[in-house]
Amino acid sequence: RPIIAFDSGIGGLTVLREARVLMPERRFVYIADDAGFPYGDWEESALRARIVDLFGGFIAEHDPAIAIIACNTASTLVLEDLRKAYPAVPFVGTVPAIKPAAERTSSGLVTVLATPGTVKRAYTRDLIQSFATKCHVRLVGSQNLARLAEAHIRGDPINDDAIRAEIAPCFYEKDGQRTDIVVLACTHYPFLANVFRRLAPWPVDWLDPAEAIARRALSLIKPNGSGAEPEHGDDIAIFTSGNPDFSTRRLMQGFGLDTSVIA
Ligand code: DGN
Repeated sequence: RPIIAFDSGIGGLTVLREARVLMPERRFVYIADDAGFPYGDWEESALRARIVDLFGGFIAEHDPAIAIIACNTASTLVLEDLRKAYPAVPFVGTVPAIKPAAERTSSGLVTVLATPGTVKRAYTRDLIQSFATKCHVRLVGSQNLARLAEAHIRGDPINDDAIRAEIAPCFYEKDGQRTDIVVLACTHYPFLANVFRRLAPWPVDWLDPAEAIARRALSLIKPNGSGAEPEHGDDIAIFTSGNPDFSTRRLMQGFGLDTSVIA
């Protein structure tokens, strides 16, 4: 049984590449809702219905060992609905890494960089209230970064000024202290992490939760007697709701993956 992962576009591949490292014997099915991209500006009930319908359909068809919602904007909205609709499937969500950031910050000033949808969610506010009681968390909702990440992966040149403007609000100072952690709370953003590092006004820890998500998925895989179930190889099937000749194919090639199974 495959591991199935879902995102609005290429972002979930940042999670998938970690999952492949930890579970090389597994088969993966990746679904990109390119026709619905970007998710950040969607009205919540319409987006919820779309994701339950689209991802739910693939879950029913593929009977996955694990389902990863590799998208913060989706996880903070539909994780509970999907769990209820498919009680037999173990789900792993991707939600802003506020708890680890609160544990690690030394300055007490943290930023969560996400889509406008994720920063609006009650789920995100609840995480802050539960886990960030001793630090300050600034929420920055970026209109453009997910699109800029998609463009970067397609091979478009990086526009330093555009990216500098998007990340500028992440940096703030208070009582002689300054931000020391920026949570990458959109799975698209790790593709730009090196650009962020280069353009940041001062060095911070850009927290990418992809590996932690993959570890969580690994921990939920039920061993089959003598360990992991044998699978027939290192392959990934990709589905898109948009134009099949899209950036994911190039990205897969960029990862050196077998793209012959792309559907
Ligand atoms: N990759 C998605 C996330 O983690 O929130 C959303 C990107 C988008 O659709 N704007």
